[in-house]
Amino acid sequence: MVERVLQEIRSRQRFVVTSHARPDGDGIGSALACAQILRVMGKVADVVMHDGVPRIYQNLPFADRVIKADRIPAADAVILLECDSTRRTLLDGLDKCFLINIDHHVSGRNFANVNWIDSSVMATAELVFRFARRACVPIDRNMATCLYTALMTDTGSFMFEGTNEHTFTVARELALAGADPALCARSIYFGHSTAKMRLLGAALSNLHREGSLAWIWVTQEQMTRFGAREEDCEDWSTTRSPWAMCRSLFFFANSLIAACASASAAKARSTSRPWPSISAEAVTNAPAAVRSRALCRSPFRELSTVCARKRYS
Ligand SMILES: [Mn+2]
Repeated sequence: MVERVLQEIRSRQRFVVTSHARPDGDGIGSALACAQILRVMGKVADVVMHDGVPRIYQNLPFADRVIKADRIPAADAVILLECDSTRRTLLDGLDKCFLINIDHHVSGRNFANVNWIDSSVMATAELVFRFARRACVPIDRNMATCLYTALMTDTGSFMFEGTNEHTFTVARELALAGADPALCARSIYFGHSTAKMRLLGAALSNLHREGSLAWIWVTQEQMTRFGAREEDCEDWSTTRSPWAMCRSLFFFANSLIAACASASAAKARSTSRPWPSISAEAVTNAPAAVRSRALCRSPFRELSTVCARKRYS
């Protein structure tokens, strides 16, 4: 499939690279690296994101060139990384574009014109790396830094199940190409805002556990009190923390799953907002919803993605 992707890219000139709204390290890092690789191939490539670049990723090479937008600009093709649908980007105008979908989630879907989904890898960054190799584009220090950061965050610093010798082979290649593992780790894990740390403290004081399942949440009131932004709720399951004792951890900001408890599954499925805000009473009802695997799977793609990517369940 990498060959097909390469063919489609070679025959076009102008590209937009994007990922899901509220992008994580793999979404941002893979998109930034992909655009750099395309430029070396002589293409015009812009990274366009609905939500821009979260603070902890703003030091990545070319992060300052990411275009924050609600609509896809004109291009010959759009490359979507880490998305199971166009809707996940929250960008308008994708229905008229030629779409190339590159993803590594088991929940990945063939929604695009070309779909390269490989759930055997830990991060989309590995597929972007493989693409560069096939395109004979040498990985430079900037690309390596973006890809290494993506791989590091999606593997929970190489701690998540599924991390294997292949993951380290790619990591080694990226380090050889100039990625500085200590610098990448420092940028991500020591770059949290004060508001995020306070929010994490509040969430951990809510930690509940039943067997191998644990969950935490924060309320809108706590977010307001600490001056936290939505991005401060990202990547908590990959933040180094005491919850390694649990096989599964669900984190709900405002709270994703609790909305499910207060709305019918059908209604929830039709909602266009991936992170609805809900009442404090609904938060209290969350545990019952958490235990329902059916609810976990269908209405809330975000949650099933988390389950799949971390391979917890
Ligand atoms: Mn990923």
